Amino acid sequence: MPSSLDAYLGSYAGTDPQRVAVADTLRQLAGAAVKVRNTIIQGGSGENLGASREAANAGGDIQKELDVVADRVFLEAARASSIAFYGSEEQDEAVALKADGLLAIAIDPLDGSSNIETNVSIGTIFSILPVDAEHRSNPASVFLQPGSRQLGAGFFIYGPQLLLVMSVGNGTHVFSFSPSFGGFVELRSSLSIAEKASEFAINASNYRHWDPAIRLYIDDCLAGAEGPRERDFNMRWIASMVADAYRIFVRGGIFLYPGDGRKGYAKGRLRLVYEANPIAYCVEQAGGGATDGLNRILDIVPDGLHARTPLVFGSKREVERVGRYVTDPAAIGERSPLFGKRSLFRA
Ligand code: AFP
Repeated sequence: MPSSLDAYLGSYAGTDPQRVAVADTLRQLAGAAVKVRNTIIQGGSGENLGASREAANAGGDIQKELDVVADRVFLEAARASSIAFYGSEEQDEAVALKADGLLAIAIDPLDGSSNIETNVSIGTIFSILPVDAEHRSNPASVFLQPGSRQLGAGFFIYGPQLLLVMSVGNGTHVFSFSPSFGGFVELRSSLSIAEKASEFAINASNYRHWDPAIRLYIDDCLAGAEGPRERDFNMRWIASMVADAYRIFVRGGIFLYPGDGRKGYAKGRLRLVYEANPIAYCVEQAGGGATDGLNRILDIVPDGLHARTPLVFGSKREVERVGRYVTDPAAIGERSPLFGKRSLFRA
């Protein structure tokens, strides 16, 4: 019988108080995810889960019913854990919980809201951070920690299966919810992201807004075997990052949400603290790379709970290649004279 999440967490935690708190938090989050899954499966108790509400969240995104339902469920889970502060995409300010809580949690309770009404996989992304005396005296500082300080992170996928992709620093593992077992059982242990990729994920409708380096990188992928990459690439864009991410864990690839020229998108769409950091943590634990196009995501010091960041993650060699395009596109050695005529700036 594969290991259950509970057994895995027990062996990780031992008697260390901070690890016990992390393990208990993950158990509570897993229970909350099952509640969200059941709400999705039952189509909500009457309300249209994909319906837009009048309100917008902190980032100005219109909230869907399920965004609010999920936020309520995960906040309840945080209250049952050793959580001192709860920072959510759906709440302007962090919520102070247990005064003596050992941890803080940053969360996107429902990622992929635009896919709720189309029955496409959606998810929850979470980051677990330490809380020390300095944070208690200055609560605003708790979510300004760089992602390298995370104690654990992961994401749930509400898809054909309810999956948990997580890491507590000992590799990245996948657990699947088994209704017959009544809990999560290990599906894949110690994921390893293939170094080489031939599949990219990007919202190509924004092509005209991208910086030249990103356009050149995608152009070269699209040029395929006849181009400087000398191999064909495939493209996927699910618009639920958790689903694109899981595909990359399973078969390699690269995900890009760059900053672009649209108003408000100079730093892209994704949030550093509760989207990019947890994904980057799990990706690095699986041997992949995660940057803002150039800089390591986990080194970036957030300037606020809802800070945005450009995000490129996946197969390490591909992520590093994007960094070379950003620093010096002309230096891409494979560019043959045939492509010398290419203009970075389309006529
Ligand atoms: P929503 O939760 O607002 O649907 O945004 C999902 C997301 O944050 C991420 O999961 C997707 O990869 C990305 O946005 C999709 O963005 P575009 O709609 O601009 O393609």
